[in-house]
Amino acid sequence: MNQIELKRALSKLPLGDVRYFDSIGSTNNEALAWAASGAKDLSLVIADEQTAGRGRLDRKWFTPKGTALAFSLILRPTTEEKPHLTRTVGLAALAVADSLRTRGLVHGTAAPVTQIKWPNDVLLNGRKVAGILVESVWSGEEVDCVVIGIGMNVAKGAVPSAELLQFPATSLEEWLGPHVQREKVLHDILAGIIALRPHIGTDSFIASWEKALAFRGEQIQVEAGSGSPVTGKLLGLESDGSLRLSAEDGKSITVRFGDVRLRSHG
Ligand code: BT5
Repeated sequence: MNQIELKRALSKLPLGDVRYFDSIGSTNNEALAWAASGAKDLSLVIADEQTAGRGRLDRKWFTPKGTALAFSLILRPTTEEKPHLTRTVGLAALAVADSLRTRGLVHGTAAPVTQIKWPNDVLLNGRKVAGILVESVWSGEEVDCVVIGIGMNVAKGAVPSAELLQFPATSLEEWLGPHVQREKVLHDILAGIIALRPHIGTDSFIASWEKALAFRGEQIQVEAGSGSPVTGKLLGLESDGSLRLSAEDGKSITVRFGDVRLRSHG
């Protein structure tokens, strides 16, 4: 990664400290340890390659060298923010989605559709371009720090082969051409998180998050662990960021975690 470009891209943002690695196991692991030992608010860990990148439930996240964005941002929530921390994944997803909507397109192509696949994926034209992993550092009963880990496929070489994937993936390059600068995308995502953060507790925040959701009004299936999947029509979000579905009998269902997919009609 171009260090001069990186410094320039981050110079105007009100970040804490920044740790850059050519290669690391997982930026989230580094950020969690740093947060526990007193990192400042908005400190950032960024790496050009991850050798043990993590998704949810100990799944793997692939970050080949020189092709992707992989970073973790540490937030030290204020007293006002603490009641709304379950919305943090939405904060990150909205910032990622917004950063993509404003990017230039390859001449002559239609603008790709950017959506959030609840809870933590960002899709470009229905395929996963970025994943988010939010983790917390606790101090007794209270959350002391939140780590927002974001991985994004920038170049085509970042996209893992299909047999390693549960859901189809894509890269920015595929839709926006080869000239996307990782440092600029990073800047836009961080700037978006910083700008949205004061609104995290508002109704308009939830409304924007809902508006960006993929599969709204469609029949979906949510798999959450070993039990049978929950099915229903995706209606929207609860105030804590949980997913709201309506079952066939019209009853409302709330889902707190899981993997969403469109229900097959076959
Ligand atoms: C995620 O989990 O999507 C969260 C990914 C978070 C990665 C960032 S990178 C910086 C920070 N440091 C870390 O160690 N992690 C964070 P989940 O929804 O559980 O999806 C994981 C699944 O995505 C895997 O099981 C694969 O099927 C798929 N996958 C892995 N690498 C991918 C990639 N590069 N692009 C698209 N899909 C991928």
